[in-house]
Amino acid sequence: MSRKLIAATAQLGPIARDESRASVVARLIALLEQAHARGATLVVFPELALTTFFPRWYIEDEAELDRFYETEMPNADTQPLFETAKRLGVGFYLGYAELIEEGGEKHRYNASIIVDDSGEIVGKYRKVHLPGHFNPEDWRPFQHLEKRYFEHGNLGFPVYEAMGGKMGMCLCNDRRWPETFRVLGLRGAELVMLGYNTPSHYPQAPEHDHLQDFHNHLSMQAGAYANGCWVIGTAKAGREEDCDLIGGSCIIAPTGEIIALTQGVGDEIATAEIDLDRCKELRENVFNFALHREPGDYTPICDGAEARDSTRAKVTAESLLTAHPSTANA
Ligand code: CDV
Repeated sequence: MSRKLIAATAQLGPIARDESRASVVARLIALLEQAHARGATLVVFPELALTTFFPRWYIEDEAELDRFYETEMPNADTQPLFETAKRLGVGFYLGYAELIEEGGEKHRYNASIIVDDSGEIVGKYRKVHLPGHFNPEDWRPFQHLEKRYFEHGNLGFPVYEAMGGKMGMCLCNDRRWPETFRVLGLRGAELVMLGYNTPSHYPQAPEHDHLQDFHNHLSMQAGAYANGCWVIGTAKAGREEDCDLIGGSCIIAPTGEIIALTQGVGDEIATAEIDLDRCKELRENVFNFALHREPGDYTPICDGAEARDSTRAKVTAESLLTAHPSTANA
């Protein structure tokens, strides 16, 4: 049986701070319909695809902050997207801010879901690698308060059977960590879907600004190749509330080659045929994990939680005292 499907990366241009969910969902539906017209049965949307990238602001008013989160999925605003996808028989990946209440406490996650072609949510992921900082830092041209607004994802890196294959997810900064792809690869992921919001200005090391697109593709192409899996990476791009975000949304083959790429920084799709069986070209040869991996020599990869916790406590304490670049974390 053929395991080929046509997939789309569905890049979004900027979302304004006051843009309504209804307006954003209409844009998502338009992209989904375009993808369907090109034969796609799977569409990958960006990280935080329903709102502007709100961690760029320090928001003190809790009610104002809560406005950017979804308390259920689907909900009244996103239902039309689910219905259109189901009617057209198109599955999708969607990133959004999740707010849940458990035991009287609020929990916030940077989350993504896989919805299959029958409109059912078949998988959820909560971002593991949260970049940025916890306290507002005045020296920055814009904040990156993911560490304040989200908890560390508590689902690990699950792999789901969906759309005829083994599907993994991650979100933005996760793609820079080889461990993300390797854990998904070890669990057999054949396609890893991810969304990102990546500013073209990196305040901690502005000398890297011209490398943002390169590092984006470098990390995703390496993740695809070293794990013999397909990768679809989708940007929220363009000038969003005075912050330039890179584009470069793409579909990457298990060989590490980019086979479809968006051209601009607005709403746009790029499509390609994906043959999930091509993962075998790598997994049964150079990256045959059972035959060639040497996990006994990789123990430091799983050590270090204690050192990490004390470093984080120190950095957080220092950033309360001073707002200087030397105390800033990623
Ligand atoms: N949304 C992100 O995770 N953005 C980070 C930025 C802060 C570097 C990224 O890795 O692209």
